Amino acid sequence: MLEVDFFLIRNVRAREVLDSRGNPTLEAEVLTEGGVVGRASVPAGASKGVHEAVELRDGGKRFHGLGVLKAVRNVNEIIAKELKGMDVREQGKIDRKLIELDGTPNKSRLGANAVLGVSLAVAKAAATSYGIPLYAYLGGIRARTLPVPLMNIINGGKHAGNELKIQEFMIIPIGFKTFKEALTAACEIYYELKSFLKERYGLNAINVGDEGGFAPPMKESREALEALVSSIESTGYKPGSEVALGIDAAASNFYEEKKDKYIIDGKELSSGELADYYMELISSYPIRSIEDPFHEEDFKSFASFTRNVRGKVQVVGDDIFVTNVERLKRGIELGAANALLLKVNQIGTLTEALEAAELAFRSGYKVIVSHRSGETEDDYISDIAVGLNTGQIKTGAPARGERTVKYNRLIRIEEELGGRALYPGKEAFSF
Ligand code: 2PG
Ligand code: MG
Repeated sequence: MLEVDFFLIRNVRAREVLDSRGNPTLEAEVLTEGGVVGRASVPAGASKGVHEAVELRDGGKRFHGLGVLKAVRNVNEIIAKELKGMDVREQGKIDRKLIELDGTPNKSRLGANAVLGVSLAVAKAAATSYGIPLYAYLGGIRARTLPVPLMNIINGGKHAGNELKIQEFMIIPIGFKTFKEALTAACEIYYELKSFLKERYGLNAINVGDEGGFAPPMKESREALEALVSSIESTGYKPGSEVALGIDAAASNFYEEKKDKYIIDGKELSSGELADYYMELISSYPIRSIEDPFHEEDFKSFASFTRNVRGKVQVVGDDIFVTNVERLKRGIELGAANALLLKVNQIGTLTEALEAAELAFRSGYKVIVSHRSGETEDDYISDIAVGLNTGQIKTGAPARGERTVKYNRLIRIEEELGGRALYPGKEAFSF
């Protein structure tokens, strides 16, 4: 038996490091009396929900105002003192303490970046102290489901310098028996898409956006979906039954509040017309998942759309729910979606993110663990996806190290689980 002291926190510290956009972000470390270090870094969004927990930034000239030295100081000078002597196995108690210390509803005093970095570092320190991987710490022996990747290989919206209004065009490899086979197919399609884009749109078309997907000079959503279907086919896979499609509209970004209209593909659409627009896309392409189809306050349009596509398409709430139990509860009451995008930094502690996931599961919602467009080389979202058996993950294209670390971690987990590993494929999308 390990001594209790082994699990006690000896120190907590943080530093400023860089994310995949070259912006500063916070990395936290939790040291235990047993000599174990848990380390975690915090990602950052570009198309953020207005209700997300607050990422504390320094302002001023340094890093164009994006520095996180205040958040780092909050860890080193405030959080560290309070957490010393606490037990890393008491995640709930530690997260409550962090929430209390912050004292605001949106973590604006200490910063959600300070709080989350520490919260995750505590979980990693606990897992390492037990000598088990993070997914096993989170999910015990039940943790064995590898997630289906929703792989964003054409970037638009705020993640790219092109005219596509829809932010993400994803391929979803569902007709495969293992994660590795699914990932292999997705990579092959990614290469094929590269050749397709080069041929059709020229060399500039193969520049990549924030999440590693291509950012071709396309003007309309249909061009992107067409390119995906054609690449799936020319790679030798069947669109729909083997590889489905998904989109993240991130519609708050093309909504004009003054006009109450969505500006997309050169048109101004009401929410009803936008719903028809999606229905037409669904009837032309094998789309199985649509994220944030309307702006983040429009629970009503979300609900009527979810009713209309019931049983056929997954409607995912990201900016509308922001991994927040209160907003998710409201969504569930209204039937606003049937899936939750889980981003730990939208809420700020691991415990609160797990509570959101549990509520989603209890309510028959799917859960998709997600990266942010600004990522680090940390790979904990892969462990969270397996630990919670969510069956789905969104972590970008198979390019750029900060995305591939997540895929590579999943390859290792699948290998480690051996015969117990389960790849749900289509089943992850059954309602
Ligand atoms: C999203 C995410 C991740 P961001 O909208 O789902 O793909 O983007 O991190 O910019 O919010
Ligand atoms: Mg989104």
